[in-house]
Amino acid sequence: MADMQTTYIMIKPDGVQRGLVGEIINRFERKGLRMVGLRQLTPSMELAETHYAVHSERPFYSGLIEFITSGPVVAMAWTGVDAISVARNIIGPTNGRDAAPGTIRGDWAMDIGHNIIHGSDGEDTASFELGLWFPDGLCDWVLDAESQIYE
Ligand code: DAT
Ligand code: MG
Repeated sequence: MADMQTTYIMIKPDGVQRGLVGEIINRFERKGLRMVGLRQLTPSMELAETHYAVHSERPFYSGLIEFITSGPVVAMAWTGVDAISVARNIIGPTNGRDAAPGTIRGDWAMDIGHNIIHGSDGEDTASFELGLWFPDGLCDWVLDAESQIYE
């Protein structure tokens, strides 16, 4: 299918602690995206620092690393047409107070750091992040409903 993408999505420690794993997975699933990776882990410092290396010079970086390594995250890969931007729209903007109701951050977040979830912001970032968090690869399978989801 044209423009098929896979994006890296991660429920952060606040989302896991608040019991949102099931509801968040449901939002991607019901949209018509296909889950091709799922993993729960407490990230090592090295993994967190590699993932957020692009922000290493920012003042919030050390707090961000401390937060993301503070407990388990749920790492996911989701596939669909334009999956990267579709997922970013489901997630909402970075600051939860600015995010519209109906988005994940709009419904559950009140701050900029504790914003429940991460989603890749482009194709290069997605392939970098998927390789980092899913070194053993993804689960390729056929979602029969895609024949109805897509025209
Ligand atoms: P996003 O997660 O929406 O892609 P980002 O890539 O700009 O946002 O930043 C990565 C994460 O870093 C973000 O989810 C929360 C944290 N962060 C960003 N800007 C911040 C700030 N000004 N203060 C504190 N944390 C911040
Ligand atoms: Mg980002």
